[in-house]
Amino acid sequence: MRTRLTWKQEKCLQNYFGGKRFCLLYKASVQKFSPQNLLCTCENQGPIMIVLYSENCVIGMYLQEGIREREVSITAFALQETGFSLCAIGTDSPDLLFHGSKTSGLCIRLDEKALTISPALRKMLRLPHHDVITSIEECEAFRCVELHSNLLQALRNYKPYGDLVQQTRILLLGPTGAGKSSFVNSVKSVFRGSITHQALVGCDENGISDKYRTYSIMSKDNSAPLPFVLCDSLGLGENAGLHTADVGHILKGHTPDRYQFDSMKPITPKHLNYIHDPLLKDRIHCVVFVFDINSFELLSCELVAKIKQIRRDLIKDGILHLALLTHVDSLDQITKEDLSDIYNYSPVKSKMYQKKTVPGKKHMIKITALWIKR
Ligand SMILES: Nc1nc2c(ncn2[C@@H]2O[C@H](COP(=O)(O)OP(=O)(O)O)[C@@H](O)[C@H]2O)c(=O)[nH]1
Ligand SMILES: [Mg+2]
Repeated sequence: MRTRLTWKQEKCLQNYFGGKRFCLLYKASVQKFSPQNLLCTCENQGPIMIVLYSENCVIGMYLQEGIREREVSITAFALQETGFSLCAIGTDSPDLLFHGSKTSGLCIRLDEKALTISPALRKMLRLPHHDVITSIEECEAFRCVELHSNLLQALRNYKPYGDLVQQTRILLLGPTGAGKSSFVNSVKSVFRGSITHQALVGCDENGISDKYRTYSIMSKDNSAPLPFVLCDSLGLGENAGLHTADVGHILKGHTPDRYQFDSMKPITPKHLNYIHDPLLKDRIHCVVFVFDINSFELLSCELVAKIKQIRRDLIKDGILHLALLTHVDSLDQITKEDLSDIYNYSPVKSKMYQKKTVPGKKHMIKITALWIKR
């Protein structure tokens, strides 16, 4: 079953109802225009949203406590070309919505494909006043679920393959200013439960932090570090920035924590703290390429070539690599749900697949899309 809500309408509703994910449970054209079918399907499923489609607008009800035998609080809303309107209409028994209730001013007569709305409620929802009865073309009901409440627990419980190492080492690579250090801080903050700024963000006038840093992530209770380490590096640049040879040393585990990069000279075995015989735990197990969503299609051909070379080396060494897009919060109408599935978010998808218009930048879009889809 597919919802009749447009992408924009769904985003708008998600934003109003606290970033929930909507799972379609009932669709009248499939499961009959029957109130009993709707009520039975949605009973005890948590928060429920009922959506009615008429010719000119979408009218709905959000039931925070869901469909139960007792009274629940109901919020009505309307989506019209002129915009979104919302109105809390108090508590009522959900089945009364289908049999007429004085409190709500609503009666969904599903069998007759009609909806009666009192003049007072019409006014609050900014609906046209002339007709009290609206004919319905479709009715859908959705379960509204909280997003990924168990994601953090899954990450805490993650175990690297075969117990070969205690922690998976993840290297963040990407252009300067992409948001590598900010990502480290965000992850640390989420697991600590308070804001932390351990990784320097845009630390000198060029926004560059030039030390190699490895960060263990601690849980709120400080019991044990999490099963992964984030490694933050100097940004990649066309001519300056992280030297390609340095990437090789980092991957193999030769580079010590706090190593001061020199973009002209990669580390050599002569360096005081060079790790000569790295163990499996010192090596990089996964690489994340970090890109700013607003500028990844503007990267220069030289930088693209550098990134492609690194990627070829990763493939040769069998190192898992993927892409992470940052600054997605700057996109229009982004919701919490989109953030959990960002690569299916329509504006991101269209950015990833947009046709090349600037000469010389063709491969970047293609390659980036390829990484992201892996
Ligand atoms: N709005 C927004 N700003 C970000 C995001 N990630 C990083 N930034 C900002 O981008 C700038 C560069 O970030 P930084 O972490 O130093 O980038 P790095 O050079 O890749 O380590 C800083 O001003 C950050 O606050 C993001 O996801 N959204
Ligand atoms: Mg940085």
